[in-house]
Amino acid sequence: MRDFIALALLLTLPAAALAAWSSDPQVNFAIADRAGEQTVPKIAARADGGCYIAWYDQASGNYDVYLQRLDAAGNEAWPHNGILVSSHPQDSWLTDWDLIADSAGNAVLVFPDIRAGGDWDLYAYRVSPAGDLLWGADGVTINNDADFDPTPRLTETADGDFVVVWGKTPVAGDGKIMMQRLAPNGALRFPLGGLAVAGAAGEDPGFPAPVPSGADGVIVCWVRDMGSYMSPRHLYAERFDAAGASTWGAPVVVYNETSLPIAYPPEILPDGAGGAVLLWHRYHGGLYNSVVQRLDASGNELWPHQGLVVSTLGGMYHIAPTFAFDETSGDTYVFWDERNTSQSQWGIAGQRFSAAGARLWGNAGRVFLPTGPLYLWALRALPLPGGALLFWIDEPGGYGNDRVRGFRCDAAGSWLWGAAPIGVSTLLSGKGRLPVAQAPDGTALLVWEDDRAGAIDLYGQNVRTDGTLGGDPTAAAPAPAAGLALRAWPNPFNPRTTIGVFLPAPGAARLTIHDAQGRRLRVLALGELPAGESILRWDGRDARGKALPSGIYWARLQCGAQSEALKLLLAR
Ligand SMILES: [Ca+2]
Ligand SMILES: [Ca+2]
Ligand SMILES: [Ca+2]
Repeated sequence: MRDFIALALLLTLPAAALAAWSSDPQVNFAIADRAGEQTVPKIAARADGGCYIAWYDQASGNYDVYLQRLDAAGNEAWPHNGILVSSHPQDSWLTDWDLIADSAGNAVLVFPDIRAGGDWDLYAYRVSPAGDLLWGADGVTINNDADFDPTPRLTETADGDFVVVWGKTPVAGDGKIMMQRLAPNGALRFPLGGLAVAGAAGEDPGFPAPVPSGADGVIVCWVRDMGSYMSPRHLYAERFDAAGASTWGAPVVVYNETSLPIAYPPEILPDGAGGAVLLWHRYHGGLYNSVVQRLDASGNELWPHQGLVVSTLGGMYHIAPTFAFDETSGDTYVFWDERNTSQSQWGIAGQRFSAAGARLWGNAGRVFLPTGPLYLWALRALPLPGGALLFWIDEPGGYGNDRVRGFRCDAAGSWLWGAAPIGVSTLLSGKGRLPVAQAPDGTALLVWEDDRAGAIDLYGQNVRTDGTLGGDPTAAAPAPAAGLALRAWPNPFNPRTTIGVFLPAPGAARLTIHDAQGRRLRVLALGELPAGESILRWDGRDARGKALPSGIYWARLQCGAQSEALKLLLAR
């Protein structure tokens, strides 16, 4: 009876009231639930605690590209089921693509389609928080040729440009890693079709992934050659400048002891200091193991050549890894599937590497879920200062009866949300993909494919750093009736923080950033602000765009005769 009442209540609520993060892991939030498939979702966090979610939507019969924006409470900025970005013809075979939220708060998407032939060409769109297509109704054409151009990846450089990389399989000749760079207005920095930045005679490189590095560069990792089963699928990395030129002179051979498993894309994270951390798994000596390496901005390997294995324990597979880099400590957290060698039992183990590459959780890592008969996959890690979050899908009800669960651990590897993982989505249904993002306050934002109502829909859930679901982080803001108020999160921060500015009544206000000596470095807001809290963002840079050093800064709010100040600690 209780279930019936809950259902009846849900059905009588106005639709808008449902459109927010749920606090119930049996319910979650239907991001996109029209007829047909909503599939291959991507999620990117915004500075205001909200996010963009993009996906391929088959409701029209074609896999159209749709986008939704949610605020921190999960309220939909646009109509339920999102706004149409592209209805150009799409292949029925879908591969990975990319979405980011840029530093100006827009969404940037890059994907292939078949509007100019079945070979696949690439297009990029930039969408404002209001839903305007800033690069035109048809986006920007990245290339227009007869070659196969799949799985583009995207990043924003520190100077505000966008870099797209992909692996090209040409009609004839060798494959290449390609790069295109776009100005904020969508103008191509390189010739149409991009620059070939890597590839050797007789080889077909693939799976490139970029991270920003320094003022205007990127570090890209890729697999050396994926041409055939016997190809040397080694892991390479290289740094490229704003002109697309190598700054290391030649790729760094990160791993070449054995070939990476077929169709395995290595992962890369920026280390906050111009370098990068790389993660892959390998098959060597009859066992799978996961391996990490850290490169500095000059391309030096900071850890032993061929990388550090996450576990030296024999007789088990340490496979399908995920990782998170804690910029506050320089520690790298890796979690993996601790699988028996007959691949009939699964578990979760983790390792914490110090900045110097020490295995801080012992040579065998730390067991979080003992290896057993419960099938699990799609491990996804996110960092928190002094620890990490982990989420995954498991299958307690057999095939198609899946959950999403998660935990938070501290630097010692202890669970912080109780003695067992929390349920993020506990209604048993077919689930998949599980891309994740992270709000500035550390809240995890998850989206997954879900067949609970028939043909695939997308569901999502927020998980706050205390392990609770739902809620409105802005509702917890101090809301003094009489005066101005300021808050910032995170604080200490590196390199970005979000500043909440509270005004008791609408008024002309000024928010400025000052150094410890009181010198004004930056104006973040100048003009009319509404009553209540306005959300602003500071990127740790002065008015000229120069990254400021670690130290104490002040945010100063002035409105009429009133003023308020808040101490900010930038810890790079
Ligand atoms: Ca074409
Ligand atoms: Ca093409
Ligand atoms: Ca559907």
